[in-house]
Amino acid sequence: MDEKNDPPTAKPEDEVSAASISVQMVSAEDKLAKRILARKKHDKLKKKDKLLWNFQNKIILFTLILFILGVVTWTLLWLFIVQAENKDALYFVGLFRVANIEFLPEYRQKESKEFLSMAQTVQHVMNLVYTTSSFSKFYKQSTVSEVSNNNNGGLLIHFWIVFVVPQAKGQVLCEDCVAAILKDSIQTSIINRTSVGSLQGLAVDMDSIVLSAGLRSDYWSTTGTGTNCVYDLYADRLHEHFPLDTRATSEGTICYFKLIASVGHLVRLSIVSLQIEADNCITDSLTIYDSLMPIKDKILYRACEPADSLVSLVSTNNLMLVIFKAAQVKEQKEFHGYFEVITQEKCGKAIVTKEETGYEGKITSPYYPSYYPPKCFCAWNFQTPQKSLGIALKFHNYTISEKNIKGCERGWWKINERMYCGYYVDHQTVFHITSSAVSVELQCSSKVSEKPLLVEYGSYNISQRIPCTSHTFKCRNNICIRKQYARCDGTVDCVDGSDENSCSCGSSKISNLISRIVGGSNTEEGEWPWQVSLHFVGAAYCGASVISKEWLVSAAHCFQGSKLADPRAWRAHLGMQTQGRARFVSAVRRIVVHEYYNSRNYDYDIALLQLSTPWPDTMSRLIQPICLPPSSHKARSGDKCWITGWGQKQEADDEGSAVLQKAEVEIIDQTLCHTTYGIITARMFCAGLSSGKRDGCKGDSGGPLSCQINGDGKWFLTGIVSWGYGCGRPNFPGVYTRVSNFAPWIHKYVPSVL
Ligand code: 4AZ
Repeated sequence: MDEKNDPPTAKPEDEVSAASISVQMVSAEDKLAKRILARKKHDKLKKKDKLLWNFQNKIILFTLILFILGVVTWTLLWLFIVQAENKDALYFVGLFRVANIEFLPEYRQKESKEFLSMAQTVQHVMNLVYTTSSFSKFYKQSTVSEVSNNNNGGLLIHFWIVFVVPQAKGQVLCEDCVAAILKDSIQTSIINRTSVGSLQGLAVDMDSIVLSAGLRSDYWSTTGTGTNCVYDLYADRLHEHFPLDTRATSEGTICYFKLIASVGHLVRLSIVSLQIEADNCITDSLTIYDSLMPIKDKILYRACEPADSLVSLVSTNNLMLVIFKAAQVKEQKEFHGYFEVITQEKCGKAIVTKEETGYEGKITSPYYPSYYPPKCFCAWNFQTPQKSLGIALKFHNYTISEKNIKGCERGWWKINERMYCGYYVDHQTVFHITSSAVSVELQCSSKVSEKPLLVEYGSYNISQRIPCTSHTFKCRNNICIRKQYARCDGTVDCVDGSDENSCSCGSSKISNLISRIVGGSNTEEGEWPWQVSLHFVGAAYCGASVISKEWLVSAAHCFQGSKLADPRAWRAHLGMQTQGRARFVSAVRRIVVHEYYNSRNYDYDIALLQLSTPWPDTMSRLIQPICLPPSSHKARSGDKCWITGWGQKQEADDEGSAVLQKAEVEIIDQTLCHTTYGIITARMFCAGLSSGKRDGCKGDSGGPLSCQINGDGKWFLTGIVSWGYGCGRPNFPGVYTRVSNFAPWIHKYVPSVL
């Protein structure tokens, strides 16, 4: 039977449907299972894919990292190699005198065959010297920039030497080393003992050689290609004023004035006015050299701030260089002055004083009232008419004291075979010599020009030994003088200077030290007259102490960073008890941070600040200097001292105190201090209380730790608030700069503080 044609057998619907359903059900389940299986498979695959994808990703990421690492390493390596191979041109500028060649006027013309031939000869000699030296592989060339006449005869040759050195090796070419090569190449004769020797046939004066590192910009400007503001000015008419005027252009200016006087004469430059920005000579300056090229060792004078009063300077030879530098101009920057040709002066004379006692005449430094040049020698011989009369010298703004082992930086004085050093101070001092025949010699010893000196002289009666009474003053050498109140009156009356020794410092008019403090307590007005508040761009930032009419001592770390190091940003508030009520406020002219200050461990944490305006005498009730402890002073553990400041009263506070606070602290044993902090150097000491409580805090830095060390009531600046762990924490005392270590350093900048 053909199944297809058979009529469908009637089947109960249920059955049929059931059968069909069941069939259908089977197939749906199957499908579902299949689908689930497929999904599972798919999921598995997906997972696998994902895994694979993750794996691929990781590989890609890994490769990428490897690539980046490679690039970084390569760049660093490249930088390192390039850096190592990077070369710097180093410029040295100098001069020497050739004794055996006559000057020709043609040498003034740089294009003349005479100049070119002379320059070539010298350059050839210099090439020989340096190509056969240990620096031969760095030596590039020498250029003669000036051939001039001079007062010592022969020719004065100014030259530049250029070396090309890999950056890493830049330091090997020190100024002294480059100069030594030149000096060592000169053959001098031991027999005739002159300073002139032979340098490859040139008769070079050994004593005339000066050499220093120079600037690339100066090299290009003075060898003919840099700036067009270069003037060669010759003058021979005595005392005629030749004007020098220049005004900075908007892009900034650098001008060179080479001044040459006729042989046998000197150049005197007078600065009439100078308008520049006062920024410590960083961008603007007026520099005067005792040479025709900018040789550092030949700087006579440098002005870093505007000036309106007349300053004049004298050269030691017939030449001078004036460089005016001014950066981009916002306000007007200019220099006005003039130069003259002057004759050389003989300094000193024989003086016979009159019968009557009293001041009768003046002696001065050479070329007075000009600044006097670094090379000078004066000899005055005084004779009084009677054996009973001695010589009195009244130094204006200057003093002399017996020479120490270090030598003198501001002039040597020899008075009847005894040596003294001179110092500039802000008052006059009197020196008596108990002899009727007195020889006084001055020898200049500074490298730069010095302020003019004026000394009045006269005779005084030595024979009249005054008996010591209640109306006399007894000097340390037991000689009594007629002045009852001679002590610290600003005039040296005792021959040994003992009436003016360690004067006018460390005296507080008010003494109110019965303290009820826990931590600190308010001070009285005038109680700490040396305390200064230093404001940085208008806000109290650090403390400082007055040590003279124009100098303050503070902490170096207060001036760390270019903004804080800029003196223009600071104001010193003196004679102040409550913030905002200072009796005297001054701008800061100069900040001298100790050259060894270490910002990592606060070693050598000391700085000096010079005020733009000295505080006036009329303020002396509320402003007084504190005494500096001598080098020999040892702060002993257990000594009680006081700290003062407007800093925070608590570590957690966020602002300082309005009223000056004081707290008594105790100096802590150095070993204990070391055990606490570990990194305590010889320039530091600890002070506080073991309970904490009394301590300096943020804002007190730079301020004084004042101690009475002698039992004579005088206060000494034993410490400077420097650092510490937090403020007032038990067992973590404050750390202070040990000021006695810095007496010579301070004295170098502030000679009036003895
Ligand atoms: C500061 O920041 C400071 N406890 C000064 C002193 C001390 C801590 C901090 C000593 O100026």
